[in-house]
Amino acid sequence: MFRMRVSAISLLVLFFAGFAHAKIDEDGFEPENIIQRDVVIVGGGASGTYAAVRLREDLNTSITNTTLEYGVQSYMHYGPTVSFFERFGIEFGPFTSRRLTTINVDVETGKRLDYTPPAANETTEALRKWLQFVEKYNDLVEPGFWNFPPPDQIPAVFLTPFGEFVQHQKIEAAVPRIVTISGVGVGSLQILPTLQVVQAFGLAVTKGVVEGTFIQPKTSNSLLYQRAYELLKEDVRLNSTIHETERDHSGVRIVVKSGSDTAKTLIKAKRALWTPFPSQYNLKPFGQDEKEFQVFRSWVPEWSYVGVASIPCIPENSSIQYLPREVEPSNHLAIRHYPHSLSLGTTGPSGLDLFRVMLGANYSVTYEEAEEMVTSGVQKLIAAGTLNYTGHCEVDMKALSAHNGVLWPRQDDTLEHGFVQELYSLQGYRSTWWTGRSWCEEYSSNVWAFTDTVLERLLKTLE
Ligand SMILES: Cc1cc2nc3c(=O)[nH]c(=O)nc-3n(C[C@H](O)[C@H](O)[C@H](O)COP(=O)(O)OP(=O)(O)OC[C@H]3O[C@@H](n4cnc5c(N)ncnc54)[C@H](O)[C@@H]3O)c2cc1C
Ligand SMILES: *[C@@H]1O[C@H](CO)[C@@H](O)[C@H](O)[C@H]1NC(C)=O
Ligand SMILES: *[C@@H]1O[C@H](CO)[C@@H](O)[C@H](O)[C@H]1NC(C)=O
Ligand SMILES: *[C@@H]1O[C@H](CO)[C@@H](O)[C@H](O)[C@H]1NC(C)=O
Ligand SMILES: *[C@@H]1O[C@H](CO)[C@@H](O)[C@H](O)[C@H]1NC(C)=O
Ligand SMILES: *[C@@H]1O[C@H](CO)[C@@H](O)[C@H](O)[C@H]1NC(C)=O
Ligand SMILES: *[C@@H]1O[C@H](CO)[C@@H](O)[C@H](O)[C@H]1NC(C)=O
Ligand SMILES: CC(=O)N[C@H]1CO[C@H](CO)[C@@H](O)[C@@H]1O
Repeated sequence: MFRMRVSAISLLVLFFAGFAHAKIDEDGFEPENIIQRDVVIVGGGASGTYAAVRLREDLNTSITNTTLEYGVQSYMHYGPTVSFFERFGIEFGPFTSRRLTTINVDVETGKRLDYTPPAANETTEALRKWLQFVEKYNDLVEPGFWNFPPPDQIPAVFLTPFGEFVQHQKIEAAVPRIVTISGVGVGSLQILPTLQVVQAFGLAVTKGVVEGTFIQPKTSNSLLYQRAYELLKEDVRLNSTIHETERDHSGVRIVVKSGSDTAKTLIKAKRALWTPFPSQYNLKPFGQDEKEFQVFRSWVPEWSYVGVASIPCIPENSSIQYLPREVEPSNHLAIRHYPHSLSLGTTGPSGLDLFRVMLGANYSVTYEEAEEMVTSGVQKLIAAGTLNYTGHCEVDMKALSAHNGVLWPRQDDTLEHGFVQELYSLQGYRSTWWTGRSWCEEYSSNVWAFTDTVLERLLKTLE
C-alpha cells in the first residue's frame, strides 16, 4: 500500500500559495536521486498498471510508477480486455460461479426473513429493460463522460432518484442482482441519482449478466498483474510515499520516499497520471489548488471490505445475505435501506468451511470493526437458531482487505450545476491527467477502455 505523510504546513503552503514559486529545492537532491520521465503514474491498480504498459510498451513514453495490487473475480468481454490478457499470455475461459443456496436473514437479529426474491424470469425481464435504458444513453457515459451533456441538456432520467426510476419502469426485480454485483448504494440506493447507478452498473456489465458472457483467467486473477510487474519493474517503485508535489503547465515534480530507503527521490516528469480514488486524504501531498479542491472537496466516502473467513457453523454452499427487515415480504427496493450490508458465501474448496466476506458501510469502519461485524453477524445466526447449530462457532478471518473509496458528491443540484464538466475540465490542467474508477464506470474493463481515452489526449499534449 501506498501511504502518505505530509505536514499540515506544507499542505497549507502548497494549497494556498499555488505554484508560481518553486518550493522543491532541486539542489538538495544527489543526481542519482533525481529521475526524469515523460509521465509519472501514481497508483498501480487496474488503471495504473494498464496505463503503464500502454505508455511504455506501445506509446513509447518513459514512465515512473508506484504500487501494484490484486485482481478481481471476472471480466467483461469489452474494450481492450481480451487484448490486454493476450498480451501477457493470460488464458481465459467463461466465468463460472458456484451454485449457492441463499439464506436471507435480518441484519439486526440474524433471524431468517420472510422475503421472497424475484423469480429468475422476472429478474431477466427487468434486466433486459435496464439494458435497453443503458444502451440508449451509453454514448454519454462510456468510455468516460467526455460527451456528457451540459446541465440544461442532461436527460431527466439521470437525475431521477433511483427508487422512483425503478418504480416508474417497474424493474424492481432487477434491483437485487444490480446491488449484489456492484455493491452500489449502501444506505442510500433509493435516493441516488439514477446516473450513479448507471456508473456502477452500465452497459458492459449489464450485457455480461444478461448474455452470460463474463470471462475469467484460467489460472488466477493476479497473474496478469504479476506479469505486468515483471515487464515494468525497472520503472516501478513499490511502496512509495509522496512527500511533496509541484505541478504547473510546464510539468510536475514529485518528491517520493520508497520503502525503507532513507533518501528521497525527486521525480521530474512532463505529465502526471493520477489513478487512486481522489479522497482528500490521498490528495494531501499532491498539492491541490483551489480549482481542484472545489471539485474534490465534497465527495462521499464509502467503506467496503472483502475477505475470506473460515466459518465452520454455516453449511457449505450457502450464501447468507444480511438484509433490512423492510424487504419483507417482497420489497426489493429496500434491500440497501440499512447503514451496512454483509454477505457470506461459500468459496470452496469443499470441506474447508471457507466463505467470502463482503461488507459495505456508509459510515467509518476500521479493520477491527469489520472483523467484529462478521463475527457478531455469525453469532446472531446461532442465537436466532437460523443455523440449527448450538455452541461456539470460531470465525477465523484468513484475509480481509479494505476497498474504501469516495463517490461523486450527492447534493441535490451537483449534476445540475455542471459537476461532470468541472470534473473533466481537470484533465490536462496543471500537466495532470486522471483515470480510475472515479472517472468512469467502475469495472476493470471500463477503467481500461477509459484509460486509453485519457492516454490518447495526454500524448497529444506531449507532441
Ligand atoms: C470486492 C470487489 C470486487 C470487484 N470485482 C470486480 C470484478 O469481478 N470485475 C471487475 O471488472 N471489476 C471488479 N471490481 C472493480 C475493480 O476492482 C475496479 O474496476 C478496478 O480495480 C479499478 O481500477 P483503479 O485503477 O481505478 O483502482 P485500483 O485498482 O484500486 O488501483 C488504485 C491503486 O492506487 C493505489 N493507491 C491508493 N491510494 C494511493 C495513494 N494515495 N498514492 C498512491 N497510490 C495509491 C492503490 O493501492 C491501488 O493499487 C471489484 C471491486 C471490488 C472492491
Ligand atoms: C521511441 O522514442 C525514441 C527516443 O525518443 C526514438 O529513438 C524511437 O525512434 C521511438 N520509437 C518509436 C517506435 O516511435
Ligand atoms: C415467470 O414465470 C411464471 C411461471 O413460470 C409466469 O407466471 C410469469 O408470468 C413469468 N414472468 C415473466 C416476467 O415472464
Ligand atoms: C446511511 O444509511 C442509513 C440507512 O439507509 C441512512 O438513514 C443514513 O442517512 C445514511 N448515512 C449517510 C451518511 O449516508
Ligand atoms: C514499505 O515500507 C515501509 C517503510 O516505509 C516498511 O516498513 C514496509 O515493510 C514496506 N513494505 C513492503 C511490502 O515493502
Ligand atoms: C457444494 O458444491 C460442490 C460443487 O460446487 C460439491 O462438490 C459439494 O459436494 C457441495 N457440498 C455440499 C455439502 O453439498
Ligand atoms: C434447520 O432445520 C430446519 C428444519 O429441519 C430446516 O428447514 C432448515 O433448512 C435448517 N437450516 C439450515 C441452515 O440448514
Ligand atoms: C523510472 C524509475 O523510477 N525507475 C526506478 C524504478 O525503481 C527502481 C527500484 O527502486 C529503480 O532502480 C529505478 O531507477
